[in-house]
Amino acid sequence: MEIHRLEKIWLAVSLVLIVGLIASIVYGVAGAGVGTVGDTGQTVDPSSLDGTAFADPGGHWAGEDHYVVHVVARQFLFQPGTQEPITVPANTTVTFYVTSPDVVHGFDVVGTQLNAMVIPGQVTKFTTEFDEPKTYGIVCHEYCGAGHQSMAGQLVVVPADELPRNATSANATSTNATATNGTGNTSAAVAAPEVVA
Ligand SMILES: [Cu+2]
Repeated sequence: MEIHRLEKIWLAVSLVLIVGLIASIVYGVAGAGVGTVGDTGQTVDPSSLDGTAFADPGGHWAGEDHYVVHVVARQFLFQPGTQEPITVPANTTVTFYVTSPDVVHGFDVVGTQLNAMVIPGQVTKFTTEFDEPKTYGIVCHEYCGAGHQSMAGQLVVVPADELPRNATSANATSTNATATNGTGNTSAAVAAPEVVA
């Protein structure tokens, strides 16, 4: 069978496009450090967060250079985040644990690569580090109901010495959590959930 020269060229171009698209997807998933919320990590009972670190969400020091924040995303606010900002230290490893007691939400720190899905019953964990004091917006990017468009908050990065170290926390049980998936800077990956309590 005779294939015209132009047809061969188009076949080659199509092949390059297909391979290129697949390569870009593979890079986006593997190279850029994107992960999925797996089902092998920590789970919580979404109908009752009592007795977990999410009963009294917020941030606390978990080590000399490690800060941990628990956030509850619910219809239609972030706790903390909406009524009071989430405050984290600059130049410090910060690990977030986020869960939802109701429906699927998103946790997107605007202007960074922090973008996580929050699933009821699952704990989404991600680790990052902020280079300098700055205020970021947080938005929910998964449609979660009638008030979705107003579901937003603030993340304030302050110099590390402005966050008291001796603050006692009700989340003491989670201070053993270690950051195992830090990727540095704000290019944090969403890692599989991990046991925190
Ligand atoms: Cu939402």
